[in-house]
Formats: sequence, C-alpha cells, structure tokens
Amino acid sequence: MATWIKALTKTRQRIQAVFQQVFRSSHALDEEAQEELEETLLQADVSMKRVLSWCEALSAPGQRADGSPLDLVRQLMRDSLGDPVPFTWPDAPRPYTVLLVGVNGTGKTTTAAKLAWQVKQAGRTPLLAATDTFRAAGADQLRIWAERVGCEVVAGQQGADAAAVAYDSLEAALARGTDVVLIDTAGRMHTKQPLMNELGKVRRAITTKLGREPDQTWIVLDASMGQNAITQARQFHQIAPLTGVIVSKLDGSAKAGFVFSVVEELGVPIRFAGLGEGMEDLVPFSASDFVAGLLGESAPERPP
Ligand SMILES: Nc1nc2c(ncn2[C@@H]2O[C@H](COP(=O)(O)OP(=O)(O)O)[C@@H](O)[C@H]2O)c(=O)[nH]1
Ligand SMILES: [Mg+2]
Repeated sequence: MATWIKALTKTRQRIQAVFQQVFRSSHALDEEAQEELEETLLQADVSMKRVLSWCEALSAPGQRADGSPLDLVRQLMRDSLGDPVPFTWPDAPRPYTVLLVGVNGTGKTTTAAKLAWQVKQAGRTPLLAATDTFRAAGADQLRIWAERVGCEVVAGQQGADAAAVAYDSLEAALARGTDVVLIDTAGRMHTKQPLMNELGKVRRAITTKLGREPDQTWIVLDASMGQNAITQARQFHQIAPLTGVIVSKLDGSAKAGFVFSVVEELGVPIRFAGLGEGMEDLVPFSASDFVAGLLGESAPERPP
C-alpha cells in the first residue's frame, strides 16, 4: 500500500537539500538562507503569499524562543492546512450523495471507485453513478471498477443526458436502500461555459430528486497541476459550491506545495488524498502526515 513518505518523494526532493542546509543550525536564518528557502518553497508550488508569511514568522525575533526554526516551519505548515475532523460516512440522510467534479484526467473516475471501496469497508452499500456520457469509455471504465469493488453501477448510454443519469441513479438508490451514491461526472474545462452549465443541470436533477442539494460536492485536483489546480477549483466553486477537496496523484507530483493554498484560498477542507492508482491508495487527508512526508520524517504517532 502507498505511504505518504513514498508518495511525497518528488516534492520532498525539491526541498530537502535546502531544508537540511538552512535548518542545520538552531540559530536564526540569515538573509541568504532565507532567500534560498523562499526560492525552494516556490519551486515546490507553495504560494508566494504563504512563503512570505512563513518567512516573516521565521525572522520575527522571539518567535523561535521555544524551539528550532524547523519546529516552527513544521508548525506553520500544519497550521496552514487546518485540522479537519476526519470524514466518516454518515447514516443519514440516505442516500448520502457525493458529487465528484473536476477537469479532465484529474482522477475523478478512479477516485469515485476508491471512495466506493471505502464505503464498503465502512460496512455500507455504495452505488456508483456514471454520468460521463461524452465518451463510451467513461461508463465502461466505471463498470470495470464497480466489478472490482463489488458494487452497483448506474450508467447512461453514450450521449445520454448526464442529469437524467444522475436522477436515475438516485431513483435506483432510493428503491434499493443504498447508503451512499457516488456520482462521477465528465471532465470539463473550467473555462467552457456549456459544460459548466451541464454541471449545474446535474446538480438541479439531484436537488429535484432528493429535495436537497448533494450532501457533498468534492473537487478532484491533480497534484501535478500545482497552483493551477487552485484556479480551476475557484471556477468550479461558482457553479457547484464545493464542500471539500480531494487531492489526487500526490505520488508523482513535484508541486505538492499547492496543497497549502487549498484551505485558505477555497475555504473548504481537504478530505482525501490519492497516493497511488490502486483501490486502497486513497487515504483520509492528514496534515501531520503530509508535513512529515514533505520533511522526510516518519509519521507522528497517533492515538489509537
Ligand atoms: N499515480 C496516481 N495515479 C492516479 C491517481 N488517481 C488517478 N490516477 C490515474 O490518473 C488517470 C486518470 O484517472 P481518471 O480517474 O480516469 O480521471 P478522470 O478523467 O478525472 O475521470 C488514470 O490513469 C488513473 O489511474 C493517484 O492518486 N495516483
Ligand atoms: Mg472519468
């Protein structure tokens, strides 16, 4: 199974050498060290705003009185990520409905399947809804996953109305007493208005059928996009108000520093992280594991 430390290798490699050098001593950072630190963090796609605020904190006299600069960086990094309560699948309302959105290829379909597997692990029944009706392969891909996971799937024909498929999936879930419906959507460019409008239609179909909005709308952000992912998410936020973020492909990304911008820029928690392609490689997002992975430390002990 994938681990944080392994998944974050590429981003860590960008920062580790400089971090080791800069933080070797427990003394204050001189100007040169600070510049080097700034540059390195920017290369890992930490936002300018964050980098400047961290460096300011590091250079403030008195700030380091009770710890080393590295301790302070670790703390600043964790604080930037917020401390979300781990997500658990609620019993009600039923079917608990999760809409997955994002641009093409970010990992929505794979993530829908991974979530279905998690729902099963939690002892509940998932149903996958394939509303990616643009490509014939869209539904097939989810059917294959559903078989692997061992769950039901509702899919439309190629060219079918995505909103109608979403509606049908909820009808099926209501009839069968399904606990959680995971609605996979077609990838769409955040700049293409007709496709974004279609997403609005899918949302309205859900609201019509359930009498409430989707319980969660999670955007899947590809970690290799770095800061661009934040721009995408802002556009989606306007059409389908987001309630959470899933960061996919953290393994393989050298730009994982953008993750520090998610909570501040979007105001929603990061729920899960994709650390690999397998069904088990989606894990609840953990600020301390993420930071430990970036700094090359083993994950801190957690209470059982
Ligand atoms: N390494 C890695 N690959 C992933 C992850 N999530 C998705 N993928 C891969 O990304 C590709 C696109 O995924 P897909 O789910 O089809 O994206 P979609 O277009 O958003 O539905 C596939 O090859 C997936 O196996 C992840 O967390 N890690
Ligand atoms: Mg897909």
